[in-house]
Amino acid sequence: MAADGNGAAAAGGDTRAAFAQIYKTLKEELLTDPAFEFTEESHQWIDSMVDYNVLGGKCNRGLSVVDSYKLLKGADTLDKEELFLACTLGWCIEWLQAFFLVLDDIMDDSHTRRGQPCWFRVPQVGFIAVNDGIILRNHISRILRRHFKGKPYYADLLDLFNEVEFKTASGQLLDLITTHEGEKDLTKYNITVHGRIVQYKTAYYSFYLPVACALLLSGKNLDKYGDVENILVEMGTYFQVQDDYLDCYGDPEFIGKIGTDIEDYKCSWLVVQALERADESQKRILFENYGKKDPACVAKVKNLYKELNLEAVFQEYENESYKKLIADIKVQPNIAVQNVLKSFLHKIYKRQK
Ligand code: GPP
Ligand code: MG
Ligand code: MG
Ligand code: MG
Repeated sequence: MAADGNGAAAAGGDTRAAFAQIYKTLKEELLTDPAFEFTEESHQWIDSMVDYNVLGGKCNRGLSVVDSYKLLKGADTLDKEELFLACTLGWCIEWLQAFFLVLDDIMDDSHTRRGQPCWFRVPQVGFIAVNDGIILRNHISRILRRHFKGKPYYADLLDLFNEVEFKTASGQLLDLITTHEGEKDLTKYNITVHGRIVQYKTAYYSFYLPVACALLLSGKNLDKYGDVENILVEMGTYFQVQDDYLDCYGDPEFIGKIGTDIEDYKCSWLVVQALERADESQKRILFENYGKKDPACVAKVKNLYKELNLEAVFQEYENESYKKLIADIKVQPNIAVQNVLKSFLHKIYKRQK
């Protein structure tokens, strides 16, 4: 996510330091888990696999649990136990993200992630990455069991993670099978199809989940926060549009990944906008060059995007999304909830990575 630290209650240095420290504790607990009789090699594998895949991101999802919890409590500081639990849930989301990314990079045939080769591209890893993804997912259940079993909201927490994982996997399925449809007929891509994919594959786990975790920690019933969920899903949609934009226009050095959406035939927000604006001859260029690995074809698609001025179309979308989200947030009856939502929005508005 974007420029860290410009949100109303963005994580200060203290929170970041505590968050980093708690990672060490959680990893150590997983490595000494009595359920596993690790050999030295497997112990070493898990240790470095977790470091490689869970660390290195911006941690905005994880830190947002802590920020949101503070805002909901109306407190600047949390006691030791509260801070530990909030950070632990934050790390569970970072673990979930690691699980998704390890598998997404295989499915998208990506090359780099967070400035290093995708895990499956590391020579001694390959398809072991699939099993590592499963292990990362199972780590979440083990962390939750160790630290939350016995809490009144434990069942709700497990249910939340299960539901969000299911929604994300369903979104990923839509993303992948829509790509096959697009290969047959690119005109099937439109903003409705795009919206459905991104809501499911990104918005729930990236936006709703951190806030829902903070609500459960605060003893709230998630059933009463349907409109908050809707706003967060809308924000997540805006976030994935930014991701689609950065796939083409972001600096790979800065965003830590090389875009593959054009090569992969993805139903990206950019191609949807291009299809809406292209005349017949421009459409022909798209049909002939979209979804091809050849760099010359990719360059032709990027040229067309330039011709259609998609950068300006995106700036306009970004400004309008922001205004609409702020308006929706302002009618929320609860000020603490308004602050949570505003804080999240300011973390991603005009992000460059
Ligand atoms: C982002 O799509 C969506 C995910 C990372 C969810 C993956 C879900 C699984 C069940 C594996 P993306 O491919 O545009 O992300 P990126 O640009 O970071 O590769
Ligand atoms: Mg993907
Ligand atoms: Mg991807
Ligand atoms: Mg992407």
